[in-house]
Amino acid sequence: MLNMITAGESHGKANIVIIEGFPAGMEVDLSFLNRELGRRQRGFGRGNRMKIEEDKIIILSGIRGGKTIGSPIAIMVENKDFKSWKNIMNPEISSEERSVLIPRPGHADLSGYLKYGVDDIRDILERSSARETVSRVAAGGLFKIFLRRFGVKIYSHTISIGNIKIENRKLSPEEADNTALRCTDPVAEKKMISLIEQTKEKGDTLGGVSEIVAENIPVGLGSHTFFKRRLDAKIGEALFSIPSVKGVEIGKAFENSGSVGSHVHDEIFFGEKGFYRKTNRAGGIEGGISNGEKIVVRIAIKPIPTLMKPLGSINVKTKEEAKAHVERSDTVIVPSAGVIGEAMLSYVLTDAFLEKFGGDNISDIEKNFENYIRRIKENVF
Ligand code: EPS
Repeated sequence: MLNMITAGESHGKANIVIIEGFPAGMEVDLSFLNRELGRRQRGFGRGNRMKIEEDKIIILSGIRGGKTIGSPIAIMVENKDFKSWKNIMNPEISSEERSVLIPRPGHADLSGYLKYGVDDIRDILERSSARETVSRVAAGGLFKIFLRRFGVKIYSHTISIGNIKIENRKLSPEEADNTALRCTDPVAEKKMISLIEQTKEKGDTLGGVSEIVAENIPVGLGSHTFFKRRLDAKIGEALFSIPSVKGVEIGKAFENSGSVGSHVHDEIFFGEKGFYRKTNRAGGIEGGISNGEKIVVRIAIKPIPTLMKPLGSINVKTKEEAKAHVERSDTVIVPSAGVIGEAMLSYVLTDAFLEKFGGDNISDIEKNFENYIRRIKENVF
């Protein structure tokens, strides 16, 4: 089993991730992890914090001479902004001077304040901040390198922002990766940019939809035999854990639900390469098992709950009506959410590979994988 645990506050010293259960002997291009962190930071509509941070990994354990050694891998990313928050976030000296007492609707502020019995909502918002996802994307870089050894490719792109959806996919997702909103339709992207500008002007925020795809997935990851083994259930859990993600769709799930079975299920064909489909409305998973087609997942991201023109709320100490706390934030994070989604999908797929083809050294896993692929071919032909 692959374990991943993160720690760190948004304005604390650093964010860290520990990955446990990862095989030994895998070469790691550390610069790739930094490139992944750079992709997460970009995107039109991010706030000024992203101008402060230059996210870079520091490996603390588990990698020696550019190779994994089988022990837990600890990765740290420092928060440059900590220097401005030293007194407030200092573990030893407590400072009341910037207590947050008016919870923001849509954030963890009020529920967390009540649940944890803290005096300052900052104790909650520091950890509920999406800054934490820097850790997941660093780990995701490692998982992507692992999956690449088996030919798996993972990417994402923006489907919609606010009420503007892509119509003509003119660019490939790879080409779109460097555009302002990671969008394959340049015409729609222009409209999205102007919507973001207008929304920011009004002190409001936006959400949207991002699509995450995994290509070259072998048939047989996950299982129909037990609810916890279903690959779609694991993907759902992982993607729902991303802050602001409120919906996860595999394949054309919502469209399919309004159609009839004969228009939904992907007919089966047989050719030189074996079984195949001409459509992929199922999004690559049937009965909780990968079917060899692309895994296609969409995430619905709610508008950011920190509004510059805040909604009404209540001061938790005085119980008086007040405008919600305003904290520097982003207007939209959909392009970044796609990159975080890639990391979480990579995590689930790496775990599924390790479960199915497990071994303590990468070469053991590769051999198990090759044996399985050979066995499937023998079954087919
Ligand atoms: C966030 C608020 C902003 C974002 C942050 C998430 O941070 P700050 O309050 O420091 O301006 O920039 O995201 C990141 C720091 C990041 O690395 O993604 C929030 O409230 O969730």
